[in-house]
Amino acid sequence: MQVPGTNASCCRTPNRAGRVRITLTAFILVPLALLSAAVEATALGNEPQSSQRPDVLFIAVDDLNDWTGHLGGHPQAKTPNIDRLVGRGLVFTNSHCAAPACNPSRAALMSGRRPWQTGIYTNSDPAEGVLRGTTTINRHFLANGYRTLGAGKIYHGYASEGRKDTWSLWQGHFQTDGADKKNLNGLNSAHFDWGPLDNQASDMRDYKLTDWAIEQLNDQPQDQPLFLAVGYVKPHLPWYVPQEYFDRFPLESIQLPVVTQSDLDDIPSAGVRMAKPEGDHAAVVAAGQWEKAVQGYLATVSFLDDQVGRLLDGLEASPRAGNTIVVWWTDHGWHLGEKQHWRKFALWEDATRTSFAITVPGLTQPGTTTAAPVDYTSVFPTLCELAGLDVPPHVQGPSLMPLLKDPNASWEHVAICTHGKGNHAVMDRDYRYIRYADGTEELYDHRSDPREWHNLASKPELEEVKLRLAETLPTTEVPATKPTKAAAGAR
Ligand SMILES: [Ca+2]
Ligand SMILES: [Ca+2]
Repeated sequence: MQVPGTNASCCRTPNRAGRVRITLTAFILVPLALLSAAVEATALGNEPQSSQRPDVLFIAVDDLNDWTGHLGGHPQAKTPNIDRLVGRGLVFTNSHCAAPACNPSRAALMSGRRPWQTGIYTNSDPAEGVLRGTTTINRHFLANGYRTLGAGKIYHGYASEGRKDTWSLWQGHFQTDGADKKNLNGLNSAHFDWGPLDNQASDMRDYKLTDWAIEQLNDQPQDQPLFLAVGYVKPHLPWYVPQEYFDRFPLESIQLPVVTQSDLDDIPSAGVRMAKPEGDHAAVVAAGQWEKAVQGYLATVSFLDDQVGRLLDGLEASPRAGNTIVVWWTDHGWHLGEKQHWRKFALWEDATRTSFAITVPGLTQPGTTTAAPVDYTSVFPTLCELAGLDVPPHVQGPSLMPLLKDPNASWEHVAICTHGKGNHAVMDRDYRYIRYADGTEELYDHRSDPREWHNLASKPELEEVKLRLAETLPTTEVPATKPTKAAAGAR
């Protein structure tokens, strides 16, 4: 049944087949003569020389789920600029983080190693002890002649790398002016808060980050390939953005996510403990804050979208436009009351699905999508292949190159997401299989149940599906990392 007060026309459509809405402007803005010598050489499998290697604009976004125009997760999301950016290349509509939390997701993406290989499972498991001895994406590009620049949130924190020689220049974080608010929503729950600011967009740290990134695209020397990492912090909590963004989403018009009251009834207790219905959800509902929270998230995503538009305009006006690979990724999804759950920290579609797209001049086609199941252990090997670099031996995820060349290419891999030791979700084109550390399970068929309301794990006729997906899970997993003296010293 629909929850009373929930507008049934608010059709959340986490449609893995993709519902990509891209305007014609996206195509008009794409330069036609993008086929640079460097990328052509890479696409043909030749080894480009250092000076010919493509530039990389590597855009990380914190806590953005599928509430975008191109993924259709919420009908009121306004993201014309993000849609324009991803519409320049290939959108992965069935993309998932390797772990549904900032620290482990980013550590896995940047190292190419999964939580069960590193012990970096949660935000509480220090990354630095592992990463200081691991060749990460930025270290690998730095070692291969790239000028590597970074700012904002790439890793969970700068100290996550355990060392400070990993970038040509690390700019760090910018600061927001005039955001010293607290408890605007009355929940008195740290940064789990939302409401308008009385400052300007240009006072926000992500605005300053965008200005910095555009400067680098224009000012960095042209005779050295550039790896430019830009880490946006919004829409991470708190959802404080200037009033104008809240005005774009009038409270009386807000549509809540479509949920079903009994959703947790068929979920094992290990899953219910992740949902924590008595926690955030009970507090939000009791305080009458659900609509305001949705408004705050949509407003914050809209602020981010404006910054992405400025960055894309800056790229397209820069001398690097025709030779720049753009990688766009969000670190995990986000629940806003689905399954009575808030935030990430769970193994359902809302928490693991990400917005992910790659544009490669001369290789990808504008406005294309693929529903092949992919996760972020593929980013590292794909970037190596695109730039003509060797893939470090510890990086074992499948390269996305076949899909970049042909979005309909055969793809036999699954996507895997891990949340804490022993808890995993496996996604193929049709199913999500969840297995918790205690052996309990969930199984969802996305063809008939895109909102994952009906747990099919006990159906005997689907035993073969469960076994096939479970085969991809590890038989041994390393323990979670612990803080070390050396790691602590790197902070
Ligand atoms: Ca995050
Ligand atoms: Ca259910």
